[in-house]
Amino acid sequence: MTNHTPRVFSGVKPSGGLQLGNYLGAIKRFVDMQGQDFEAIFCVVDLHAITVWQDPKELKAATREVTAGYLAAGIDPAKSVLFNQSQVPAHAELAWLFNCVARVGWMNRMTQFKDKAGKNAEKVSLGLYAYPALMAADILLYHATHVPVGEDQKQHVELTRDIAAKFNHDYGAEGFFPLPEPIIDGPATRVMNLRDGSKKMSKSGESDMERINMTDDADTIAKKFKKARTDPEPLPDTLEGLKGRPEARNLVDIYAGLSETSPEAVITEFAGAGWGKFKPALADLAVEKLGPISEEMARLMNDTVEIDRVLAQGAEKAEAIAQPILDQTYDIMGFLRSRKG
Ligand code: AQP
Repeated sequence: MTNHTPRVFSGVKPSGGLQLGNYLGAIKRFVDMQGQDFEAIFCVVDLHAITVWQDPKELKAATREVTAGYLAAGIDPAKSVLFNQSQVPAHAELAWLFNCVARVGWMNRMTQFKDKAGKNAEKVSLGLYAYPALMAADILLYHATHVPVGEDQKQHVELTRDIAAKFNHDYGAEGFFPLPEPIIDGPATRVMNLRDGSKKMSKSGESDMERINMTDDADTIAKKFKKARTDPEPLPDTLEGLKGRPEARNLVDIYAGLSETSPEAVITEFAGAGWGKFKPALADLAVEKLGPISEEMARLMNDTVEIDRVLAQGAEKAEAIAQPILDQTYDIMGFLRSRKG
């Protein structure tokens, strides 16, 4: 069994501007992990974005905006590898190899596909269905051992483990691919839609009022929290009191995520408070924490040359790790590679 050095990989797709869930559930946690005892690789997964239609002009802008979000939140390209997926062709190559390892039955169990395809499953792209095999390739191309994600991506990381295990077994390459661990921690691993507490907050949700965008100004943030759906009850004095109150629980979790405390601590602080008190406090906190990030994003977005340079440099670093692993994979599978070396 090969011992894999700890390496973190995660990504965000540029299917629109960043929303608060992407920040609290993913990017903020990446920043917290940065600089610890492992290599960290963060990706703007643009190949994933086109699983649903993307206007070519907007894709480029969204790729830069997600990159600006990473940088503004604190990802440092000197400490972490930061790049966009399509600039490292090895992702698409390994994804094809994994399409031939993953089983149709496994894909059929993916709940995100069912949610996204809905009743329209015959008309969605084949890419949307195959997406988890590309995600497995993204992770395993770097022999990543840890994958920080929001709750919604847990099943895909588990599928990645299944693909790694099947590959290793079928090709007699025990330990070649690590079985990566999903890391899902903190109070806001599933930020919910502000208008419907049963759905997660998404970049591409129908109404702008259901999400906080990372580029929203202070007035917009205050308005969205004010109009967020809640129930008439005040906040309870224990977390159990939030059972069956998904919208209330969501706002408490968001407060905890932004203030880096626990939902229990938030309940202790606001026990008995009505929404007229809690919502403005939440809006103030969000403006305080997100304001500097959105200002920095706006500044970075004015210098697209610099963003593009960071991504190009990151892609070189990523490829230097990925290509030897892809070459080994081809060798293990028996491909004739006479151009090599
Ligand atoms: N609501 C959320 N709460 C917590 N974490 C979330 N993430 C996404 N939404 C939430 C986490 O953000 C990372 C990047 O996700 P992604 O952009 O690659 O894909 P997604 O999960 O499909 O995000 P969206 O915003 O919902 O995009 P669309 O609307 O285009 O599908 C992941 O770690 C994810 O868990």
